[in-house]
Amino acid sequence: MSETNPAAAEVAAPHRYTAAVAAEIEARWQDVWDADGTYAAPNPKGDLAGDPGLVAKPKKYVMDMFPYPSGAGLHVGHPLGYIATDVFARFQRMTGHNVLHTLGFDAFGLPAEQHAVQTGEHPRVTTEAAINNMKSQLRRLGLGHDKRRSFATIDPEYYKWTQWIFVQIFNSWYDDKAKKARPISELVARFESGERAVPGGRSWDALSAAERADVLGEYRLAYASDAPVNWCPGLGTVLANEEVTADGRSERGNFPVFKAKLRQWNMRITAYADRLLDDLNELDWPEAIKLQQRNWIGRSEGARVDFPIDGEAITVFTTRQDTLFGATYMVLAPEHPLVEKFTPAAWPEGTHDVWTGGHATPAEAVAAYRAQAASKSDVERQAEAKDKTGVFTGAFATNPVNGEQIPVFIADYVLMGYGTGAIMAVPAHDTRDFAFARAFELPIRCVVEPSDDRGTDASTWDDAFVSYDAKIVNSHGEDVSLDGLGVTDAKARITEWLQRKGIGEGTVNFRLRDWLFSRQRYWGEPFPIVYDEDGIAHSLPESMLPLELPEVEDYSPRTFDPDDADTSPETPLSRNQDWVDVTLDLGDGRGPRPYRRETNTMPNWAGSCWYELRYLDPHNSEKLVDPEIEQYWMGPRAGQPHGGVDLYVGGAEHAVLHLLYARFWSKVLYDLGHISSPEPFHKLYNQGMIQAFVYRDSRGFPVPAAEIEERDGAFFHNGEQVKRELGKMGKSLKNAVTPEAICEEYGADTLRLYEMAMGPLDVSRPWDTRAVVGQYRLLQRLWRNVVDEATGEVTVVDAEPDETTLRALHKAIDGVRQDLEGLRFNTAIAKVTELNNHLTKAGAAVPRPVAESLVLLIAPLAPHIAEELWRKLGHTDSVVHQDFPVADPRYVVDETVTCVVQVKGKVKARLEVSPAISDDELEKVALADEKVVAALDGAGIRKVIVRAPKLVNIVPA
Ligand code: ANZ
Repeated sequence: MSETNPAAAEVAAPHRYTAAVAAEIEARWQDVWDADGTYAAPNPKGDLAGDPGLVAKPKKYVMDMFPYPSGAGLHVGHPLGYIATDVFARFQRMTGHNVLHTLGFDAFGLPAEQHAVQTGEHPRVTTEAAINNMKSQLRRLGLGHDKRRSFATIDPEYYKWTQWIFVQIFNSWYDDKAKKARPISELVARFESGERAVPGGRSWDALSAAERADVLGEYRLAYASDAPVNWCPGLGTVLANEEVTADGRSERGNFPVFKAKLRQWNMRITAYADRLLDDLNELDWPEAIKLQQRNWIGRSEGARVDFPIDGEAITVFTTRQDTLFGATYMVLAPEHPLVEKFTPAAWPEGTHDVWTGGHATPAEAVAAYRAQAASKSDVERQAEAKDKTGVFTGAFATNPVNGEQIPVFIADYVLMGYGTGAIMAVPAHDTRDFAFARAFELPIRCVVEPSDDRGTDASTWDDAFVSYDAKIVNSHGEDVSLDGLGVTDAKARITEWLQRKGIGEGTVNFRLRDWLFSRQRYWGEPFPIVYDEDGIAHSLPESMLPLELPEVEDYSPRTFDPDDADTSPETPLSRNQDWVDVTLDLGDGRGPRPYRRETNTMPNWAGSCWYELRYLDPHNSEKLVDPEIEQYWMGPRAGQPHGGVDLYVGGAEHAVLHLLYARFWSKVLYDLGHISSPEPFHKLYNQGMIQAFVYRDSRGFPVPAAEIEERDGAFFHNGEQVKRELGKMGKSLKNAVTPEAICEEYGADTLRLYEMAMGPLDVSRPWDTRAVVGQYRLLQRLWRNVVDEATGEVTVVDAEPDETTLRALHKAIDGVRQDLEGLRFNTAIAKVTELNNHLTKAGAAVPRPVAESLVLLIAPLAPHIAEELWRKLGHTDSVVHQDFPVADPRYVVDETVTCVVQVKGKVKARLEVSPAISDDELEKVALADEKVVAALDGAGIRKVIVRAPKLVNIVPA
């Protein structure tokens, strides 16, 4: 491998493109680009205003999902998306766009906080060190970022506005009629004037301040409420469901976890469920991601139906009101508040043994079952296991369509947090109900005619029959019958009947829940909220923002006796008396007063909910973003009715949380008139993952991939045979490859090309260090086509290229253009390679126009070598802002074919024509050919037989 050996190469050819040359070129141009502000994208106004000519161009906003600055730094898998957006952004710059491309850091996060807990080092210190490390790693790749626009979410000038947005959300409510958020002051005005009735029936004037605050809390888009959470006294923190084990203990530390109601902040994202769904239709996102969002929002059309019981009613939510006649029992969530109310003192006579769970009274059975259910997470409760558990409450309710008395159970497969927390069970047509009915020996009644041969006697079935496209049977009562109707018609008829009777109505239910927005952590944005002596929450005025994190002695939450459920979290911020208890004048006319600060912090998601807006106007201290600037980069336009970033690239793992939260914040800001774009990201693209081989020894432990020897298809580490599998890349699997290592061996341009050439961008692919050299060789051949390796002189000649070269060139231009526009970087590289090989094979000095076009073609992909060659070719302007070559259509058409023209059966001419030529066109060309004209010698034509593209036969008159 002499080509990769710099020392040998220097002797043979001192001006060869080597890793050392690449390193020198790359560092030099990166410095020049920085000094010249080459990637600065001008705004139409403000401190980033610039070249009006550029601003007049169409804009392109190209964005990455920004990274969390991990202390471990980047491996070669991380920059895949960053390189891709960089190639795209560079291409857009060369095709007449003003391109905004930059990168910030999503810098609040648990790892830095955990490190702080362990070492006492401030998380800001470790985070900033990690950011600086990452910045230098990224700089080495030659990414064309407008660095003036970069920031980290932990910068107080940034989180000032995160807090400001929180205040806007807190001070808003959702007007269901107007279908938009409005300032809460408008709601207060309506309550005051009586235009809108105050819930509870009293007048606004008659309410105390605390009562008013409670009423408004039911409307605010950010509100505090008592939410059931997983409280772990032993760790001193609440946990996500995913952090709790199946037996109700903490995954970390194995401490008991209790369901506790704690006061938490929430975002009323559910108010936007419909709009979040509808607006998906206009977005250019992968269908799979749209589907995940749709499922997450989970819109279900159905009905609420009241089942009378003891003069009251249990309301169920069902999507199959057409099956009401098949409801043979009911199930309530174990936590349902009505359970105690209807539970009788003793088991009714004749209660089935399997229904009681062996308990002496219904109260005992309910209590025991509740305790058992409380220890399971919702996910486990919903798992499609066949063995359904539950217990009879001793009560019966009335099926409103036929007056039947049906038993009421509690079972954990019904969740309190969905619908009404109560269901009517239709075992014949719902698989979970079927399993439960079998276990508890409950009647199963067919009301939807099976399309298979199982018959309508459901007692003989093995499973439920589920269909939305079948006929209803066995469904007639005194004044309503559904028999013979299809599912849809039956739903409509029964819903109308329920509504008329006043015992039910059609409704839409969403799976989406409000967003739990507070965390008991130090390293997050403090809430801009204080509480007065009455415990009423007030938002801080803008003049008091940012509310900065105080310095604290101890970053860890306080822990308690692990078994003491009667404790509640003590947040790291709450221990800081001077910070917590303050006297402030909020400017609300009440003068200076004592307040207590909110001591929770915001979740990691907060900072990434609006960062696309801050890049636009990053230094604005007066406004979130200047409206004119926002409109310029983000505003709605043809094909993008909701506006948004033109291209947003990131991993598919962010299908719901981040991408839903950011959409929600955009919509609130849009409703309140702060921005013109109700959607943040018009086009979304998910890049694949770079995977890597993991080598494991006989104990299954990963061994360093760099130390593996391969012999006859087997793999060895220190002589011991090891197993190879495909997995993630990372330190823990001992297979991380750093970008620096590859840059050192080949240069950043080679690394960029290799990552882009590995396969289609959206497909995952295995990293193979040995294959990187292929792209290095491409760059060496490219260099050699322009520069003499012995003398360093430019070898191109001022000559006209020949026809075949022109064809090769223009085909490449045409293909590369389309490929770069379509993010097909791997095929673009293949086309550049083909052209370059053509020139190499031709063996002669390359004509200047061809060399220049070739350099421009590769510039977005390998910007450093392109810049160097461009300058060597005599240009003084950067390659970055040159026009991308445009193909001449004459040379793009495929090679010609030879068409034989016969006159009276004798070949008279041969024509070179396009293989796509039409019969008519070919006839015209043939008849106009001079040899043909001569052969006809003025004779008229009787007949022309055309077989395009190969034959024309002319029969003279
Ligand atoms: C009767 C019925 C008959 C149902 C039938 C289904 C099939 P989606 O589509 O996901 O909205 N359900 C309602 N609330 C529930 C809760 N809190 N916990 C567990 N299950 C609940 O599902 C709606 C269906 O899920 C509802 O329609 C209800 O069962 C059940 F042949 O009612 B159905």
